[in-house]
Amino acid sequence: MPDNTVSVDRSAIPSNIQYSPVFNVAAPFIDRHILEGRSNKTAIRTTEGDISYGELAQNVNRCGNFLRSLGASDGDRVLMVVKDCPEFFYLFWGAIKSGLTPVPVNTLLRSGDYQYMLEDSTCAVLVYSTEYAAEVGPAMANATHKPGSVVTTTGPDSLRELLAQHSDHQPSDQLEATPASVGDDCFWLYSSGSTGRPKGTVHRHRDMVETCVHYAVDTLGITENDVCFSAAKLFFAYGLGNSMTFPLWVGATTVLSDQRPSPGMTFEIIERFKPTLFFGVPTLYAAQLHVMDEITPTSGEIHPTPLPSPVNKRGASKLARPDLSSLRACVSAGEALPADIIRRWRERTGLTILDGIGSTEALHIFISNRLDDYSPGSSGRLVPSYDAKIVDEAGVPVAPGEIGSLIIRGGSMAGYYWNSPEKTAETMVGEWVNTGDTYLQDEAGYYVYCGRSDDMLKVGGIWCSPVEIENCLIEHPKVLEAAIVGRADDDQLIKPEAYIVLTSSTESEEALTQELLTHCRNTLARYKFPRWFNYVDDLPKTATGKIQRFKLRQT
Ligand code: 3UK
Repeated sequence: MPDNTVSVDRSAIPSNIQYSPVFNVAAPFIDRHILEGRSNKTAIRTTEGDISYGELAQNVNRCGNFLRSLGASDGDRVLMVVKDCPEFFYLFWGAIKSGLTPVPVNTLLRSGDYQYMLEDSTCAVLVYSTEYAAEVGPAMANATHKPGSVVTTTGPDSLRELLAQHSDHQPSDQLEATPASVGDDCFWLYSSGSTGRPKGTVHRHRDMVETCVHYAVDTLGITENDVCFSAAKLFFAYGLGNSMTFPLWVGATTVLSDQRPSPGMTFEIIERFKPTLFFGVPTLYAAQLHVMDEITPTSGEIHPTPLPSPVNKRGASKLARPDLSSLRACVSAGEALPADIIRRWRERTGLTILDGIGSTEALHIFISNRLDDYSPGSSGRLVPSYDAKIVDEAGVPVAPGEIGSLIIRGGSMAGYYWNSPEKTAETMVGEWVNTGDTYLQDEAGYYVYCGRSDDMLKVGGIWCSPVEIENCLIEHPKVLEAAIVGRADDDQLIKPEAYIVLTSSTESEEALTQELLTHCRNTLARYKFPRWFNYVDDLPKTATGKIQRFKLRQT
């Protein structure tokens, strides 16, 4: 019988985690709470109702049994195009507990992306939320690999319906965890690269535990009394930690919303569910500040009483200013957070935003600011138990204050990329993982982000490959060549900008821009659309014809 335990030795700093030799990570995250008496405590809150830890554990077991009943066997992938809802938890943990491999994927993608993921993962089961049927349907029709079973999360004949049945049709709520070891493959997340298709980043059983102990507990100080709300969705490594593994690790409560994370939606959720921890991305903090500036158009001062707003940009809520008083901390990641946004957020709300850098490969944040130690404009210091080096091209550490490539190591690093030994060898060298970022360490020891070492862009915290956008533009008959670079907007946040060489001259650049945007709509996720279009005679290139994007960048 596996004892399935994890114990954290806090006498040593950084804390050491002891894993039992046979271990399935669903035990400490799900089943432990029943043993510790949290069956009636609320694990998940949504606008449709609350789910207790007891219901969660029961539905995880039913879901694990259900997935197995579909014929999935040890290690088989369960591809999840699933919105933020309780079923995401049941599927993810039900798969892990029954020895399957959940693969949650970005729900903002298009059918071509899903087709690739079906084929690359050769999944046994595909689960999707019906909201994404228009993209998932063609992907299934075109894919050369067909999953054995296809399930929807809600609606007629869905997982939700199956789990709600009170009869013999219900899958059993008894499920023995499939024995595993801490180093065994557990789940994947797809991560985009500058060239080629996204890579299935394979994480092990221990990786979620490491991020919870060292970042959520040691760095953020999360406790059972916290209520977490993440604007970043569960399919991102960032959201997966914020909304699911962190609260589940300490027996706290999470708030889920399946709506797009606009300022209006986030303010309403915060006012209604009163979270204590809020996790956002820089673009959202900037948008929230713009809304607050419109409501109270003064330069920074906090008004003692709420002012009515003439044009309510927040949607349904009638409140003039959001009440964020439940929050004890705000976190930002995904892209660098400009110091000016931290300053303005502080002026408006009195709260500090803690910027931290994480990656899909590391699973969560490995360098972070803390409430008791932060420096605006920096990513902060190492999270306990992680190690970093800033190195030159030869891999030699640079002098303090100099810029180099950031490489990291720690207990939560992915083992490898699925189907991609070359990319694995390029990125993961021994225990060290190359982040693809350039950094410097300032005099006080804070890590300061200095840009990517490739051409990849982070837009709203989400990867954008310039090559993918360029390839889309080039398909248009009027486009001869295209280059995409990142350009900072008024909030100092990066968005895609297009430089385009046309096949023949155009009469109206404005009309052409509209035509190109319509063209982008066919294949590209919306956040990847260029925000500026420049029509030029030629593009700067190397002798071998490679576009020199850095020459086009204005920043
Ligand atoms: C960039 C940042 C500056 C950086 C992530 C928190 O973003 C996450 O994972 P991804 O794989 O991207 C990783 C890359 O994004 N980046 C992230 N955070 C910052 N750059 N300042 C930051 N604070 O280029 C990094 O290599 O999408 C974030 C937790 C888990 C995550 N997976």
